[in-house]
Amino acid sequence: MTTADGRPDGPPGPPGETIPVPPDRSIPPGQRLIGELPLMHYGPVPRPRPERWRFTVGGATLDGVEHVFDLATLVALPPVEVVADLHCATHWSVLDQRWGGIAARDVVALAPPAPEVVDVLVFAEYGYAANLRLDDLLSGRTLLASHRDGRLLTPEHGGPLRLVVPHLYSWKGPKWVRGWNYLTEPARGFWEERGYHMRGDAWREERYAYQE
Ligand SMILES: Nc1nc2c(c(=O)[nH]1)N[C@H]1C(S)=C(S)[C@@H](COP(=O)(O)O)O[C@H]1N2
Ligand SMILES: [Mo]
Repeated sequence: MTTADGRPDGPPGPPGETIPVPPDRSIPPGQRLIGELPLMHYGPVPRPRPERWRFTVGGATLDGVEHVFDLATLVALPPVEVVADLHCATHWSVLDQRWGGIAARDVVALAPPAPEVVDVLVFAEYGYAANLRLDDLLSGRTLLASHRDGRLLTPEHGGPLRLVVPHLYSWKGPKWVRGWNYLTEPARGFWEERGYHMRGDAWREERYAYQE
C-alpha cells in the first residue's frame, strides 16, 4: 500500500521539504514549515467498523457513571469548523488545516466531570492515549474532527473521529479517538510516558518531560 502521494504506507510519514513561512504568519519556536500534512502515527491504521464504534466518557464523571455514545449521537451535535495550524513535536508544522466536526466541550456538557477534575486522559484505538488539562479540552477551538477540507476524515488521518487541540503539539490529538477518562490525579499518556511533556503547549515549546 502507498499513501495518496505515493509514499510507502505506514508510520511514521517522512516529513516534507521546508518551505518559507509567509511574512504575515508565524510558527512556534523550533518548528519548520512544510506544505502538506504527512502521515504520522504509531502502530497500524484501525479498520473502520462504524456499527461497533463507541465513545466512552468515564473516570470521575459528575454522576459517577460511565457514558457511552454511538457515532450518530455525537455527529448530531452542532457542527463546528476550525481552521488551525498543526505542530508536531518532531519539529514540523503545517498551516491552515480546515477541520469540521463537533466541539469537545459539547461532549463534556453531555457527560460532565466531577468538580475536582483538572486532568483528562483521552484514549484511542490500540492503546494510544494523551493526557490533557480539562481546560485544554474545554477550549473553544478544541474539536472532535470528523472532516478535513470538507471531506470525511480518512482512516489514515484518524477517521471516524480525531481530537484536534490547535494550541498543543499534535500528539495531544489522538486519531481514532474512542473516549476519555476524567482524572482526579494526573496521569501520563503514550508519549508523555516516553519523555514528552505533560502540557505540550507548542507556543511555549513544551516538548519534553525534563522541561516540566
Ligand atoms: N491514535 C494516534 N493518534 C495520533 C498519533 C498516534 O500515534 N496514534 N500520533 C500523533 C502525532 S505525533 C501526530 S504528529 C499527528 C499526525 O497526524 P497526521 O497523521 O494526520 O499527520 O497525529 C497524532 N495522533
Ligand atoms: Mo507528532
